[in-house]
Amino acid sequence: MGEKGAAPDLDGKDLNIAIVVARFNEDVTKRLLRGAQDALTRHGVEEPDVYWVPGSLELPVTALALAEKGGHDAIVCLGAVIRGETFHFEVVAMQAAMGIMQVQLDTGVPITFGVLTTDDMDQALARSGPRNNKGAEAADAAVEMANLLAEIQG
Ligand code: INI
Repeated sequence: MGEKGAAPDLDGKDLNIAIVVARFNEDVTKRLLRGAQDALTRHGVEEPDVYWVPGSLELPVTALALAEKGGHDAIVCLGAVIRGETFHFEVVAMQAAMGIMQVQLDTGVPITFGVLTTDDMDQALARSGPRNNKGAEAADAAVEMANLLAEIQG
């Protein structure tokens, strides 16, 4: 049987990846998108499809539509929920996370969570920069999981 996944397989040259990105807090999510696109390019993924949605609460249903349609090996969801700027931080952050988890378990398509949840804008900017970028991390995880699931499913 052997050991799988100890070193992540980040070869994306045969993968089709979609990115769904929320427009809410666009100054931050554009940076997450850039991070994700750069990471996917590094892994050899060609031209990921990008879908913009109004906010993080619209990420799950969009990921569901894409997963049900087929054609993508993994989906990256990007958003930014900033506590200082909303009274329903917990609701948006929790429902986005739960919705995305539900879609990946219902469909079996890996959907990675690149939604920042921070106390303030400074933290959000710090986690969406060129070196530390949650979008890039979510893109890495999408490639790794697409390869791992393909390996398991044969
Ligand atoms: N959407 C976000 O992505 N981040 C937020 O911080 C946020 N706040 O603060 O409310 C947010 N709200 C919008 C929400 O995701 C939906 O787009 C909206 O409720 C319409 O369904």
